[in-house]
Amino acid sequence: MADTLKPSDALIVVDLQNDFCPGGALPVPQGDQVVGVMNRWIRAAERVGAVIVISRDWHPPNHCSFETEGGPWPVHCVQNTPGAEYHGDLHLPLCALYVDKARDPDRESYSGFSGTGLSQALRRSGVQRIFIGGLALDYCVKATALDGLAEGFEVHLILPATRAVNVNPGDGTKALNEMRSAGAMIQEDDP
Ligand code: VGL
Ligand code: ZN
Repeated sequence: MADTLKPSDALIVVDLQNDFCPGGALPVPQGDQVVGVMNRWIRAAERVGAVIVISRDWHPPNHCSFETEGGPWPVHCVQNTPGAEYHGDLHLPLCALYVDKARDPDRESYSGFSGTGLSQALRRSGVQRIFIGGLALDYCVKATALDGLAEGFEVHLILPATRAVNVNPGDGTKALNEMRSAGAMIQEDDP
């Protein structure tokens, strides 16, 4: 059954950017298919007055995670390039809290909580539960969910609103199990 959003909830939309969608620099298979689902959740959050957080991977051109710098990933989500833009169909409310992450060239950070002040902002707003969707399930979504739990929030993963990059087959399933064992709830349906 759908878990209805409340005003004290936050919806976190993780990295729905062109480079993570098919045709992008670091494509997540079917990554574009979550945009419609996520938009419905964003509208639902707007209707009840829940906090909406929209994050983006926002790397300098010399970020340490790039293969060009000895890192594991192709160059992606470079600040102010088309690949770093949000997917064109993503609904971007004026009232959302926009979080740019992994801006330090020397530090990888997958979690939206890392170095962004997000947990303080959510606590100030009285948030207790967070609902997470976006890309990629096995990296930034997982890291954001685990940090959310560590920060004391009740964490719900919106399963139809996320996809895994699956560098190794099964990574998505592994990520789900990790999140579940850490205390996250996996929500299978739309609001
Ligand atoms: C991500 C790999 C590298 C993500 C970001 O958003 O999941 N994955 N940078
Ligand atoms: Zn990145």
